[in-house]
Amino acid sequence: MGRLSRMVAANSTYCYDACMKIGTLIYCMRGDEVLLGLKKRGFGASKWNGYGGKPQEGETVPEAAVRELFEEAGIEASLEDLRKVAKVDFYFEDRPAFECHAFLLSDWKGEPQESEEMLPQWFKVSELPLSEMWVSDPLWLPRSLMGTKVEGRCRFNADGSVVEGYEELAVSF
Ligand code: 8OG
Repeated sequence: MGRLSRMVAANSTYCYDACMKIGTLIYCMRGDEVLLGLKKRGFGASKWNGYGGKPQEGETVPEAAVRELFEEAGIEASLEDLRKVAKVDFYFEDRPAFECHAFLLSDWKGEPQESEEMLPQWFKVSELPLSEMWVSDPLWLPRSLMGTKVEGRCRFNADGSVVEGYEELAVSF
């Protein structure tokens, strides 16, 4: 049994790799600023995050990332402009885990708009609103926003408010 399986199996309410969902995140970069969206509803509501969601049937991860960005921020991106910087697996109690793929984007068409899901705002990368973001983000996101590739696994408590464990992995992409 691998290290993660032991970590997950130690508490049977955690979800195994088999029931993982794929998640996407795009971080639009403008000079020393990043576009975040305040999630207005659903899982992760009231947190600032990158733009993303889940692939639909037949969609690749980058295709889903670009579609979600258009749906949630109203801006258009080309697949070839996505730069993958992170793959982080998020494990939760009582809900499927997310295998999350994060991309940087420096070129797009349009101005970010508020949508039913997200309220856009630019932040300096050096002044991220970390206390209003996912609690694991300080462990990997600042490095990724500087262009460093990061891969890791993170385990949260039931409501996602506490990181119960974080493991840095060798980058495989
Ligand atoms: O599809 P929905 O928006 O409900 O999914 C929630 C999104 O939140 C999904 O894309 C994955 C993402 N997410 C987590 N945990 C974390 C986290 O720790 N940090 C960030 N930045 N995003 C996360 O589920």
